[in-house]
Amino acid sequence: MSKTIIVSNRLPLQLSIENDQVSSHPSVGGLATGLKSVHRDNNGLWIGWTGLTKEETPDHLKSEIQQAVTNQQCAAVELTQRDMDGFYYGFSNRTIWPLFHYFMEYAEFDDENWEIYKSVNQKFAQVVLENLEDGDTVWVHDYQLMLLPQMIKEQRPDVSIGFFLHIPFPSYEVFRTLPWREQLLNGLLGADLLGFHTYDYERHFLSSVSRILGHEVSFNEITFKDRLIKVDSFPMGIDYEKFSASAKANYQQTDKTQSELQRRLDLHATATPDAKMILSIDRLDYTKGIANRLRAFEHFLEKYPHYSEKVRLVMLAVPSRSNVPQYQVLKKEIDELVGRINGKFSTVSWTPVWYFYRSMPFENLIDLYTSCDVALITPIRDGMNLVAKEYVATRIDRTGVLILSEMAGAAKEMNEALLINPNNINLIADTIKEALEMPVEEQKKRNKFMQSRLKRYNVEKWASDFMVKLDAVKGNQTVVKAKHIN
Ligand code: ADQ
Repeated sequence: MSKTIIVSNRLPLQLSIENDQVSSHPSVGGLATGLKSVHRDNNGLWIGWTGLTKEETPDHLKSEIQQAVTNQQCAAVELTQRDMDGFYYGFSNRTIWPLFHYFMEYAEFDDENWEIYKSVNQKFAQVVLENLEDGDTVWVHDYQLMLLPQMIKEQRPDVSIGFFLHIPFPSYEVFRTLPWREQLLNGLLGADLLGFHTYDYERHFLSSVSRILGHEVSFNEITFKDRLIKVDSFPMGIDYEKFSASAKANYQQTDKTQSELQRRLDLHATATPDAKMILSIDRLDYTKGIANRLRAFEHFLEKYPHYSEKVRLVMLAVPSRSNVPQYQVLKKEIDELVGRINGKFSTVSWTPVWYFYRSMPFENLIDLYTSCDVALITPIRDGMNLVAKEYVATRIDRTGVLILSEMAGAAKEMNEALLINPNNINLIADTIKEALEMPVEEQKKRNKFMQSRLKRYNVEKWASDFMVKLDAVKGNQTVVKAKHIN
C-alpha cells in the first residue's frame, strides 16, 4: 500500500528526558493538526528531527527514543549540535529567514553554514530514501529543506514530490542577492508541485526561476527538461472547530474551573467595566513588528490621553531562537519599551502594558483570545499569521476587532479587518482608537464574513487541496510523457 511521507524540520511530537525516562507527547501545533489526516489516513510517515541532538541523547535511551518515534508513525533524522548551529541557527535563521522577510541587513552569507545546510538536507534525503517505496508521495515543508526535493528526485525520478513554503518568497530583486540562489531554486524544482501562502509569493518565485535560471515559465507552470512543474497558492487555515469549540467551553466555565489567568482577566473587567483590552501575541521575532506596535500604543496614549486607565495592552511574546544575536537585541528593546511606557503612563490603579515573555498552554491562549476586545497584529512581514485567524475564530458572539498588518499573508483573505501599514505609527495609533470605538453591529458584520471563510477554508481543507493538486500534477505528467513517447 502506497503512503504519503511528510518531511519537516521538527517532528510533530515533543520528546523530553526526565529522571532518565523518555516521555513523548504529540505536538498540538497548527501544522501537526492540519496534516493529521494526511499522516494518519494514508498509512503515513512523518520524517524530521526529534528536538534532541545526538549529544543530548544518552546511548542507553536510544532504543526507547526510537520506539517513541516509531509509535507515532514517525522516523527521526539524527542531528548533531554542529548541524543545528550551522543548519538551523545558521543558514536557516541567519540567512534565509531574514532575507525572505526583507531584513536584508540581517542576512549573513557564510560558506560554512551553507555547507552544513547542504549536508543536513542530505541527511534528511537519506532517511526519506530509506523509507520510500514504489508509489509513495512525499510532501516537504519549509525553508529549512529547500534542497531536499531535488536530492530525492535525482535518486527517485518516479516519486511525486510536493513542497510548501510557510514563509514569504521575496521579490526577485531581494532573492537575487543570495550567493546560492541557483542552488536553492534548483533544489526546489525537484518538486512537482510548489505551494505558497499567497499569489504574490508564487509570482515572486516564478519571476526568480525565469530570470535567474532562464526556464520557460507560464501562468503557473514551469517547463524544465521533460518535466512540467506546477506552482500554486494554498493559503493555510486553522483548525476552526477546535478554536471555536474551546471558546464556547470557555464562556460556559464556572468560577471553580477557571484558570488563574482567566480570573485575573475577569477581575480586570469587573474592576474597570468600561476599560478595554488589546491583545498582542507572537513569537518574539523581529519580523513580527512588536517594537513598532509598542511605539504605536505609546503614541496612542499620548495622542488620546482620555484613554488613560481605560485600555490595556496584553502582550504575550513566546521566546524564540534566543541564541541568534538579533533576537537578544530585540528582547532588550522590548523590555525597555514596556518599561518606558509603564513608567510614563501607569497610575496607582492601572498598568498600561501587561507583558508575558513565555509560552502558554492552549487554554490560556483561548482565555486571552476570548477576553480581549481588540487584537493588534502588526508584523513587518509574515508568511501568513495564524494568530489573526485564531482570534477571529474564538469570537463566539462575533464581537471583537482585528487590526492586521497588510504585510501578513492573512491580510489577503481578511479584508474586513482594519488593515494597517506596520511602519505607520500614527496610523496604527488612530486605528487603535477606531477599533475601540467601533459599533458592536459593525464588529459583528465584519467577523461574520471572516468566520464563514475561516470555517470553510480550514487547515484540513488546505492539506487536502494540496494533496489533490499534487495527485493531479502526477496524472498530467504521465499524459505529457506519453505524448513525448508517441
Ligand atoms: P509563526 O511565525 O510561528 O509560523 P503564526 O502563524 O502566527 O507564526 O503561528 C504561531 C502559532 O503559535 C499559532 O498557532 C499560535 O496559536 C501559537 N502561539 C502563539 N503564541 C503562543 C503562546 N504564547 N503559547 C502557545 N502557543 C502560541 C510560520 C510563519 C507564519 C505562518 C505559519 C504557518 O512565520 O507566517 O502563518 O508558519 O504556515
